[in-house]
Amino acid sequence: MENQFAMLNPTDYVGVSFWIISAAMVAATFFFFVERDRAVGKWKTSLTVAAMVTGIAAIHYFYMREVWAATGESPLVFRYVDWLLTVPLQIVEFYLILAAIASVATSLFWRLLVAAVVMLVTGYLGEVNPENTTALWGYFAVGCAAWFYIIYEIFAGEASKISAENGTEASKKAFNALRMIVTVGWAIYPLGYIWGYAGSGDIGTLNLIYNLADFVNKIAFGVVIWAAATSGDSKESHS
Ligand SMILES: *C/C=C(C)/C=C/C=C(C)/C=C/C1=C(C)CCCC1(C)C
Repeated sequence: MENQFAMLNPTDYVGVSFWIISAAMVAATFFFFVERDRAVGKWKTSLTVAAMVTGIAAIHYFYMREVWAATGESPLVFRYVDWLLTVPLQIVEFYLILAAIASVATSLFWRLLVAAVVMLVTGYLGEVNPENTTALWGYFAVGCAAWFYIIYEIFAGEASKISAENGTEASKKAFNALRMIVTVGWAIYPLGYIWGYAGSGDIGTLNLIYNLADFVNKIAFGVVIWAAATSGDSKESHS
């Protein structure tokens, strides 16, 4: 028999969460794009990038919901393709925040980008064949090391010095938000991974956690950028 709930099963909370996040991503994209008019100078680009992140995610969420509803399996490929596109854009976003206040070495951008790609590729390699527990946790450890390196860069490395020495009120606010996102917001993903694969967890909860994490890290982060971009302070500092 054909699956009558191929679109969405009303009792499938994981599927409903995919649906809700899809709608939220579309709304956020529209919002950031329109609000761009209220921002000044380089902050306009930050809002454009925020809209690109949620726009790309929206498309992937439509497909992820469909894969989940039709098969009950993790939409692993769509998930990781989405991350591979949007996480580098977020690294661009971090870089823009810093570049708006000082001249920043492009090597910093490349270091952050390489670390982010390592983090995602190892995560995929671990999740693609979870029966191989050596690979599952081995790759996870490498992914976490790459993530810790990014945290190190923004708390103790060049990026943090640039913000502390040259930042305006608005840019410091945005940079601090960035730190919170990369430590607290991003931590939700490896916690989801542990939950999903270490014994008690299940694939549905794993997806629910990843969906929540995407909401925080793509939409809430964009809103913080928007707040900095449209604050009075940012107008003075980039005129
Ligand atoms: C919009 C999507 C975002 C911001 C995705 C972020 C993903 C992560 C921070 C993933 C982290 C992981 C590790 C730190 C270890 C390996 C497993 C991952 C890929 C879940």
